[in-house]
Amino acid sequence: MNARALIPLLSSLLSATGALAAPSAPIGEAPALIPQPVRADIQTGIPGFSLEHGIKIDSRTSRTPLGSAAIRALQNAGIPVLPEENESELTLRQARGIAPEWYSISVSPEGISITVNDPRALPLAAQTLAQATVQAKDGKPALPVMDIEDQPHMAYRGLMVDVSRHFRSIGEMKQIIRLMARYKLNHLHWHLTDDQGWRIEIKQYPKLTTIGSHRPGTWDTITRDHINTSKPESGYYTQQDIRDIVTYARERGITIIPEIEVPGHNSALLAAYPELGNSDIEGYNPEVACTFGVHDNILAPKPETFRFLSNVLQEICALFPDAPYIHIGGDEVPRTQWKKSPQAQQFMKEHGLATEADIQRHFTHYCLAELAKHNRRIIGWDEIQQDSSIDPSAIIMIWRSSKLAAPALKAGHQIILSPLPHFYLDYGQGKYPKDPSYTPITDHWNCDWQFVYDYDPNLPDLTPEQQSRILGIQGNLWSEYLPNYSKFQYMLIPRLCALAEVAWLPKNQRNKENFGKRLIGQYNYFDSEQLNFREEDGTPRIDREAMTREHPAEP
Ligand code: TNX
Repeated sequence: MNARALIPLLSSLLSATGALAAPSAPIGEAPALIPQPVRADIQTGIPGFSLEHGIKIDSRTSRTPLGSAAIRALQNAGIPVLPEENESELTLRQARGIAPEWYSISVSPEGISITVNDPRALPLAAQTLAQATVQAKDGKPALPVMDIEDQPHMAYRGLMVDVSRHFRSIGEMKQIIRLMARYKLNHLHWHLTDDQGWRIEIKQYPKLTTIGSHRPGTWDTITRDHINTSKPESGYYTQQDIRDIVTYARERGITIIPEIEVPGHNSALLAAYPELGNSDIEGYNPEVACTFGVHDNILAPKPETFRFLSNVLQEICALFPDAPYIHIGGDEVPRTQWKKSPQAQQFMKEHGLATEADIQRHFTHYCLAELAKHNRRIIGWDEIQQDSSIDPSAIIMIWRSSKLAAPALKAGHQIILSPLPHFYLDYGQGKYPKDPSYTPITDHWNCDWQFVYDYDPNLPDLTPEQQSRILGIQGNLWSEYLPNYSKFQYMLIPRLCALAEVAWLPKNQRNKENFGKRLIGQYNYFDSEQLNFREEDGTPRIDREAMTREHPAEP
C-alpha cells in the first residue's frame, strides 16, 4: 500500500495541526520497535516532538468518534493527552479503501498525524507511538521525527492462556493483555475449562464453580511423581470479572476467544454434574483432576448434556459479545468411556453412527449449530477434523503438527497455526542451567525465541486461495508446570515478542539478528512492568527461585 497514493482519497480532515508546539531536544538513538513496521523512516540527531506535556488535543477533534477513540488508544498505551480549547498537536485522517489494521504515522517537531481507515487501527498506531517514545538528549520524553506506514501480514495474531491448570488473577490477566497489546497481538484465546478446573461462572450451573473450580492438590510440578495436597488450586472469574476483562481487552484492540472444552478434558465439569457424563459405566466417579495428561472423563451424548451445552454457550455468547468465534476444544478425546457405555452405544445405533469418532462429530456439529444461532462460528483443535469431515465453516486450530494444515485447507477450512513445538510456549528454552525452569515435559527442550522466530507460516505447495485461508498464528501457554506467575512470565517473555513479529511480517522481511538487538531495547519496558522475563543468557530477570518454587499453599 502506497501512502502517497492515498492522500487524494482522504475523506475527512478532522483538525489542523497547531504550530505552537515546542520541539524536543535532539534525539540520540532510534527507538527499538517490535514488531518492525513495514516501512519506517526515523530521524535521529535532530529535535523531535516533545512529549514532556503530553499531546494537546482540541475539543473539536476530541468530540468526533475517531478523535475520542484515538484519545482512549493513546491513553491506554500510556501516552498522556491534554484537552485544549483551540490548539491541537494531533491530526487524524480517515482514508477509505485500505485494510482495517493499516495505519500511518507522521511525526514532526510540531505535531503528530495519524491516518487510519478503521478505528481498529488506532490501538496499533498508539502502541507504535508508545514504543517510539525515547529520551531526548535532555532526558525528557520525545518522539523522533518519523514517517511510518504499517499493516500486519496476518489477521489473527493470538496467544492462548491456560487458566485451568493454574489460575491467573484478574490483575495478571490485565497485565498479559497490556503485553499483548504492546506487541500488537489481537486475539487472546482463553482456555477456561479443563480436567483440573472450571474457571468461569455460569449462572444456570452454579456447581461448575462451587465444585469444579477447586482441586484438593496438584501433581508435584517438579518431580511429577506424587500429588501434593499442600497445593490445592482454586479460582474462577465471576461474570462481572469476565465483563471487566473483556472490556479491558477490547479497549486495547484485543478480542477474547473463550474456550469451553467439548467433549473431552471434562473431569472438572463432570465432578460438578456427574449425570452429564457416562454414568452407566462401572466405577464411574469423576473428580476434579490433580494430575495432568489425558483423562478418560468425557461428556455423554444424552439430551440433558446437549441442553447443558446449549445453555452454557448461550451465557458464553452473552459474556463475549464481540467474539466472532467460540472455541469448543475437541482435543485428546479418549473414546474408552463411549465404548463401554450402553447409553453411548445406543446413541450410535439410533443416529446411525458407525464409530465412536462420529459421536465427537455429532458434538462438534451440535455446538456449531447452536453457536450459529448466536451468529458465531466455532474454532476447534485439529482433532475435530481429522477422523471425520466437518462443516467447512469450522475453523481448525492446528496444534499437533504443521503437516495437518494442508489437509484442513484442502477440506475447505480456515485455519490458525499453533503447531508444536514452535508455538508451544510451555516447552523448555534450553537445558538446565541455560533454562533454570527446565522440566523434561517433552523432547523439545530448545524452543527459545530464536526457534519461534524461524517459523514460516507460509507453507509450501498451497494455492494462493488455500494460503488465504490461513488466518494467522498463535502461541499456546499451557500451564501444567507453571505453578506461579513469575515462571509464567519467564516462559512468555520474550517468546511473545518473537511470535508477534512472525505474525506481523512475512519471513523474507524478518531479520533475526536485528530483532535480537531490538529485543534488548524492550528491557526497560519489561522492567517498568516488573516482569520476570528471560534474559539473553537464560537468566530470569527478577526471580530465579520461582523456577523451582511451587505454588503457594492456600492460607
Ligand atoms: C496437549 S495442545 C494439550 C494440552 C496440554 C499440552 C501440553 C492441546 C490441544 N492439548 O491439554 O496442556 O499438550 O503441552
